[in-house]
Amino acid sequence: MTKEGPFIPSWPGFDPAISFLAARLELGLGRKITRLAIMKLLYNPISPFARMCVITAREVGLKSLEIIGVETLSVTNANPEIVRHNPLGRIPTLITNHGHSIHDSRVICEYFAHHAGNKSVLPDEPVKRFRILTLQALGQGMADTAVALRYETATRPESLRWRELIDRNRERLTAACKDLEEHWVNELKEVTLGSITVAAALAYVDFRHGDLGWRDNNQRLADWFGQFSARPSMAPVTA
Ligand SMILES: N[C@@H](CCC(=O)N[C@@H](CS)C(=O)NCC(=O)O)C(=O)O
Repeated sequence: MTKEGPFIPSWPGFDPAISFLAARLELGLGRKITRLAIMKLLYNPISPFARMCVITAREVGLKSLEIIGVETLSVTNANPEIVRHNPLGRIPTLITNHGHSIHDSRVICEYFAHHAGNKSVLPDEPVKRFRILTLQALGQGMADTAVALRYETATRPESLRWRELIDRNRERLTAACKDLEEHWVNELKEVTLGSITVAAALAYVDFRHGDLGWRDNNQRLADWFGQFSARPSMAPVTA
């Protein structure tokens, strides 16, 4: 299991003023070695996509990762520190120990598994692999929808809000939970890029859209999520 290390206020070329949180996950390697060539994840604790990456890093037992807290300033204003590494200005963005940028969350999670030599979160066997990738896509779609819903209900000026789109996105989340309940509970029980993604998406749905009441008709999904949430990989990142 990856363990969290001491607070690291900033890293070269990064503006400490916008780095409100930095933490390091490390295991095994000595500090001096990891410090020279450590991967850096641009992260914000609110982002479900960034959380997927941290959960994956912990589950695959990634030996060393520096987590850099960044603000996504607003949907209409890019944070230049992020844009320097990702033209889309989005987090999560990973800077590898070779200095290359990797995004988005799907690619970062797969990179972590590859880097850690883990084959179980995304096995090669085709039937399992494509089922897991589909589950991952479902979780990603839920997170996309939940974030869009948040923008529509909280960020967009009130006079520009679109009621039908809000309703449609709530309906989409409800349908996704029903599908998970009816078709995916067995697969969710394995720790894969699919189950990790769904767990991060549901945690965000709870955080931003608790009134959706998705547990009401989805008892098995709720039970699974309760168990998955107790895994050490789901713990918050601490500075
Ligand atoms: N598909 C991307 C989505 C990433 C994303 O939308 N991140 C949001 C935070 S939750 C962000 O950076 N928003 C700032 C912006 O779009 O400018 C992924 O999976 O990494």
